[in-house]
Amino acid sequence: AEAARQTLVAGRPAYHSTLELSIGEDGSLIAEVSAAPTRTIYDAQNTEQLPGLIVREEDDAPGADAAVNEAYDGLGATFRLLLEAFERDSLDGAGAPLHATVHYGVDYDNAFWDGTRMVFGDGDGEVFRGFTLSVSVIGHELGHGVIQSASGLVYQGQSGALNESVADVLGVLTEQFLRGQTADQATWLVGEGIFTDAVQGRALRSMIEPGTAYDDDELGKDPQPGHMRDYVDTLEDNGGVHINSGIPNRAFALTATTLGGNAWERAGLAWYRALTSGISPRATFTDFAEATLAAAADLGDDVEAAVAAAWREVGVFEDDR
Ligand code: ASN
Ligand code: ZN
Repeated sequence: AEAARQTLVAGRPAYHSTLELSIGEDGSLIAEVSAAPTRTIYDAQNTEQLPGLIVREEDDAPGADAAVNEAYDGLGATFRLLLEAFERDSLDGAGAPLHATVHYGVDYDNAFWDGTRMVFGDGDGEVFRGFTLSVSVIGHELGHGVIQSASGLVYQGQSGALNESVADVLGVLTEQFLRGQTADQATWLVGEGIFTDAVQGRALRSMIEPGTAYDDDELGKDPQPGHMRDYVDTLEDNGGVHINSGIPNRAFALTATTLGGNAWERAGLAWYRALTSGISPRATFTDFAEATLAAAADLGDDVEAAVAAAWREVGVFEDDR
């Protein structure tokens, strides 16, 4: 039965879009394509076997399992951000179906993108309450899918920290877009609400003030730098990809808050266009900063000035630039 269902799943159409034809006032034919997500949520039933059993498919009504519904809704929010802000149809820009597995492992304290799907643990209940509780975490994991298809940024050193940072950007933008928050109203936190009350901390990371998300007796202090002078050279974590991402994260938050308004409209578009502009998979912070500046040039002088100032502020561009 399982093999049969996999065949059926593989046979499901990858596209879930409709073509609407109408006649304009001048008699011309108007064709509008509207894309919609094709989501499948699986339950690993507290094992580490992927993908697990299918528990909710596109257009199914919500069931009793909150993690399933949170994953389904978070996938939908990310899909809408990509489509409406960046005109990107799903992760690959070609309507790829979205797959997520919940209840992965026992007391599993993480969420990840495995190259094909998002996977969410339940958390151990002592440090983490669960990983589907935060839309920015869901958007982050899906963001890895976008980055993989758009640029293939190598998950090591500076290109790895850029991979992490762009995933954070897509995560917080998904949350801001869903909540209808401007750059000034946003918390700029990644993973708000996933810590238990026992933890002294607000979230996993702060994009606007890297290094201040938590300071806990057990977990220690948030290790993220917000400036190149504090760049952490380490062999751990693929060269500190979750640590040094604080630097480009802050550049994005500074750009967006300087410009004001909806972060996805100008700062987000500059970052998205940089990501999809053909950057090297081994791009350095400077390479990526140059790409965002080139993208900003098409979006107005104020955007260009804000982008340049932000990368200067975090020490990626030299002061005299
Ligand atoms: N939550 C982490 C991430 O998406 C998981 C990991 O690093 N493997 O970056
Ligand atoms: Zn990540």
